[in-house]
Amino acid sequence: MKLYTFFRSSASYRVRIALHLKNISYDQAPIHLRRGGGEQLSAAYKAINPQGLVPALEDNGKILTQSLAIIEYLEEKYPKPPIFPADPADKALVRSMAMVIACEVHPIQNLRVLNYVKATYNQTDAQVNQWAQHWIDLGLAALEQMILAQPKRGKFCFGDAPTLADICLVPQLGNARRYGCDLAKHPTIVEIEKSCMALPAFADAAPEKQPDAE
Ligand SMILES: N[C@@H](CCC(=O)N[C@@H](CS)C(=O)NCC(=O)O)C(=O)O
Repeated sequence: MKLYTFFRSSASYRVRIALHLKNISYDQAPIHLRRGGGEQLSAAYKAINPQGLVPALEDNGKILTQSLAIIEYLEEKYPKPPIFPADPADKALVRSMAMVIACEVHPIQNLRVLNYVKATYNQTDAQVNQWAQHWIDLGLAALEQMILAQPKRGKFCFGDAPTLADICLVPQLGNARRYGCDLAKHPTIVEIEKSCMALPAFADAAPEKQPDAE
């Protein structure tokens, strides 16, 4: 298995966590998102992922893209340990928590979006950081409420085992800090992050532990 990844990419980090949780060995093909204008935009990489985004996973000659699709593929192929609760309603709740991050927050603070906002609307770094902070804060505040409102509250977003929700949350917190969000506003989420980072699967998948880390 080969993962096209960038150490600081939160979507790549999600897939790395899932691979580590499931004890799947894999090779890394680093794609630098800034060097030379962004290796993700090269013709060679776009032949792998026409979207020009990381991650992509190559398995048995097949290429998969979109971190959530990749993680669901891993879940189906390697069901143990599961990253979803068994009950369908609980599973839907976990997916909805993950999607707060993956569908609502992350896409509008992504590198290409911030670059576009900055260049097209003539914004400063401080202004685009403020944009990122706004959307991250809004999503984290909603997620904190969702976590507190559900009856199966435990050490993680849902219950006492990590799920897809935690896999999406932890990498997003790296972005939140990079853009200067005040995480003290989300104390439950910060506690959950500590529980996650105590697990080798999360710690070993962290950006600073990757071979391409700067
Ligand atoms: N929805 C996609 C998002 C992928 C994505 O946005 N990746 C970022 C890094 S976290 C990227 O490659 N950005 C490159 C760019 O913005 O040019 C997924 O979950 O895989």
